Amino acid sequence: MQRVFSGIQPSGEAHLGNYAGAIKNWVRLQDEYECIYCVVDLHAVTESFDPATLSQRTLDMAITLLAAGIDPERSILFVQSAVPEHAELTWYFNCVAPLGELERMTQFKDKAARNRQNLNVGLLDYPVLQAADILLYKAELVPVGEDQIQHLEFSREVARRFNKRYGDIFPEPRPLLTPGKRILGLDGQAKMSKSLGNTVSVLAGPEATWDKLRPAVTDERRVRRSDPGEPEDCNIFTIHKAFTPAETREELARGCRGATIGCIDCKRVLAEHIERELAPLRERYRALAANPERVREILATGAGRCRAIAREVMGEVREAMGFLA
Ligand code: AQP
Repeated sequence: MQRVFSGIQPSGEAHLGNYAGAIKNWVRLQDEYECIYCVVDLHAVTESFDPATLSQRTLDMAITLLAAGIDPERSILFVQSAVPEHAELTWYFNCVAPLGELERMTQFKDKAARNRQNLNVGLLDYPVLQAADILLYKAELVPVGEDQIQHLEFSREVARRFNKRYGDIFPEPRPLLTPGKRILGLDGQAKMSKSLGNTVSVLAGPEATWDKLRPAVTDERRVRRSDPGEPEDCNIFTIHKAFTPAETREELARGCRGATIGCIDCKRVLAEHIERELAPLRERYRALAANPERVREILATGAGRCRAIAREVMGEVREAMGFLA
């Protein structure tokens, strides 16, 4: 069975972009692959964060993933910092990773511009840590949103460089994308992102979701209700792809192209389908949040299983690099 790895930062509540671009796919892939999912807290400390709330946010993200359908009987769920080998492998990868490519990463450039007060090496090194996350488990497939494609290509490059220098140890991981691979924030300006604060949380109730959806930007061709639009150019329609059945979506697309429905009608249908899918998630979230000890147990079991894999792979790496045994 091929191995899948993916992670999410505990830098805020999971949002519709995370859900459509990654989490929903993670749940589906459990039927076909050996899946390892991780709350990547080491990544989350590259930008400013509050140490007083980090552990709670980490737990909350794990609860969200379980509530979304990550099944600890079939998949491994764990917290990155519980497996120190992620940091160790990052160091070895640092010594083969091309600096010039890191400096050209779009996310680094964006984040560097946003974090002038805290322009730290971790921000630059983020894709190397990500390569270590994936390759520590020799994962071949990585379900991510489109924003991570550049980083994944970098992981492939790191694997190639390491293998060329030390022998054939790592596979070159490939991305798995969804139709909701790039959800924009509701202002239509940039990708929906926890750190930009332009999100709709998967934990928001129907009122809060509707308050955000109602004024959301749609295809700009539709200035008046009578103007025809192009659904494929509309962020709301992209979100529909994660929540609304194909038949209803096709009907909406025809209505949009023929200007027989307005954007607000289309958003109402979306809100209904989001609620249909996320109300049970919120219910499960509440039940799990009432039993944090059970969640901690799941994470500890997951970390134990990951450590066993990581120790073995690191043994191979150390031997290949010639460290004193
Ligand atoms: N807008 C999005 N559309 C589709 N997929 C997305 N992902 C993130 N945003 C979108 C995917 O979700 C997974 C987890 O990524 P993350 O934890 O980095 O999420 P984020 O919201 O992007 O987090 P931050 O804190 O705001 O970080 P940056 O600033 O790095 O974006 C990934 O698979 C991602 O592709």
